[in-house]
Amino acid sequence: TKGWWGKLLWIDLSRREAKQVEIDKNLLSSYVGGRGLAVRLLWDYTRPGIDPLSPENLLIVAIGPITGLPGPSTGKVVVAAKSPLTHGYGDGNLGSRTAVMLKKAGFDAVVFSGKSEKPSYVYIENEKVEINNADDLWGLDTFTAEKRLLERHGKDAGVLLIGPSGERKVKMATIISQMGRSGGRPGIGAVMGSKNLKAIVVRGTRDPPVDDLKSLRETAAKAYIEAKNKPAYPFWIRQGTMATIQWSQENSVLPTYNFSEGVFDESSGIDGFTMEKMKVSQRGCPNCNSICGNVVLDASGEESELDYENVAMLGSNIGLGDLKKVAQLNRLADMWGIDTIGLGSAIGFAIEASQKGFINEKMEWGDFPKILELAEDIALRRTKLGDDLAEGLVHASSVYGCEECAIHVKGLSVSAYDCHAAPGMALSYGVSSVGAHHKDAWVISWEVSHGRFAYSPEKAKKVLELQKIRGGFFENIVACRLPWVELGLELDWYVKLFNFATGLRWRLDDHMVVAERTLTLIRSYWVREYHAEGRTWNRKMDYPPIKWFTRPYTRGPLKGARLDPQKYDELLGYYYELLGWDHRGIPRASTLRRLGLGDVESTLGKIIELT
Ligand code: PTT
Ligand code: SF4
Repeated sequence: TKGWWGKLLWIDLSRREAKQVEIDKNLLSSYVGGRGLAVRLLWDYTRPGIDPLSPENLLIVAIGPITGLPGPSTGKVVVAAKSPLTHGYGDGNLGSRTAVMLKKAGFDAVVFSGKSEKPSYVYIENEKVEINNADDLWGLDTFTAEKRLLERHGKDAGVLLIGPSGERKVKMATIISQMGRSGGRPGIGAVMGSKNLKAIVVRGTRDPPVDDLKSLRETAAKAYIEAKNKPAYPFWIRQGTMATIQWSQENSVLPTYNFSEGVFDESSGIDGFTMEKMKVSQRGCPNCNSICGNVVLDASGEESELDYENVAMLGSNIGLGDLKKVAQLNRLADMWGIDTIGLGSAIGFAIEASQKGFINEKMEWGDFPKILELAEDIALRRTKLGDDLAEGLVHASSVYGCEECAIHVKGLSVSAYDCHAAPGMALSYGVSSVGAHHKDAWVISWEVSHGRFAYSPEKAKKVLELQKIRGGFFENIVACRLPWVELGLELDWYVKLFNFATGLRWRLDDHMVVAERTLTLIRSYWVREYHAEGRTWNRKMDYPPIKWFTRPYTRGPLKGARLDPQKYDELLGYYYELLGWDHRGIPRASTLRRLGLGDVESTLGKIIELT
């Protein structure tokens, strides 16, 4: 089969051994790549109930059949592991030259098992693998360490690395690349740190196996032009994801004061137009002609690359209305290698808990010096409070109380859309594959103009449809979804690129089946891990944060809005029915069989009664 190499590189860090492993062709076409491949490997090769920070966990770096080939935004890579934050399936997706280089090196994925005795970094050049000493890199921030590695291995090498937060196993530590791209919100950087692995550097020089290179190139060239000609293109290039700040404010979903309100009085101080006036340059991921990384100078005069989620969570959510200050926090988060969403949520928790008397220390919304200090305390585990927050919101609320202040689903903090008045988006967070994340079903833009307050079967259907396209199709082929989401570049371009790469003649529907299989296997993995750890899976796991039910908005055009628990539960039921999952949110035996997951059925059936 073309498109895939059919090979993964397995690196056992305990034994300091690397071997090439053939991947079964059926497995590749059943899961395609990226997320699908990662969850299948975790299911097959990890013991149920492992400690995510133990050497038994696997760190998986996976690409897909079109990754690294010509085509709009194919420079992305998936990083996955059992999450130390949620104890379920965890992954992230980031732009990096690593994606392109891994393709050229000859692998569909790299799997790291075990733990290096000493701080190390791995250098991969085609089939050659070195496990190198990283004493001189350990302790460095991600910007300095990446620079040093590029000097050593050439500036076009692909680098994935962790910062001081990953080294300290902060549970929301991410993996960073290219000084400002980040992936792995559920603590994938902590897993890398637990393996004493500072960085992965990849170089490749081989020609990837492609079925019809000429047609692939021609189609890619046309798709690039098509993207550029879309009416939304010029404004996208101007503001990128930052335009969402004004959109969220207009639609009352901008997270404000730890997800208590959906509008922020100072939103114009942090929005896309303010960013435009400050912009000094633009960056992007490899193979992209719609580059959206907006670089500004922060409060200390350093460059910082902004995105919507970062600015909302480190801005309105903690009461900061000055973009330069927000940009400083954002840059530091990238240098420490910590998730900006998790960090903004932890700070929001602390301020609200302080104001409600659960934490003795006094903290105010928007108090920049105090916030800066707390951010560093969390990222570096410097104080007791910082250390507790570094363990995640579930832990923090078990220590300090104020469960209502902990805005998360399954332990993963909610990304930047408030859902007091958005039941469909609340469902999307509730059932996302990794805990609260908009990457699966960003239904909110559809929802605000399609019966916003309804809890209808149609809404559940839309959530699932988007989940399959975004959390399935794009995560499996491993390409950036933004040209489709933001410019309206048709999905068919990606289907064509996939077919020319692989020689298969798939339609979008075929990819949707793979997506459903992936989602169902991910759910099965969560259930397996929960039960192996002595917890019982139930539908409450798929509930959004309690605050959206109990504390209505107190200001703005939607004052008084809140979610209805009973109706939410009905909406959740519609969603389960569509997927063939039972009332607990567990896949039915017949569903597993229908999706070709018979082996999963027998494993799961031994742990729990399937319906
Ligand atoms: C993603 C999440 C997001 S989603 C953002 S901004 W966004 C935050 N970015 C962070 C950051 O930056 N630094 C940091 N220290 N922490 C951060 N945490 C947050 O992480 C990103 C773009 C964006 S910008 C989005 S939506 C799209 N995400 C994609 C995706 O998930 N899949 C896919 N196939 N294509 C995507 N394209 C877009 O990529 P996580 P990036 Mg990210 C700095 O990883 O864990 O999934 O969380 O990748 O290269 O930085 O590009 O408004
Ligand atoms: Fe990267 Fe933005 Fe291009 Fe997507 S659209 S590949 S996030 S630069």
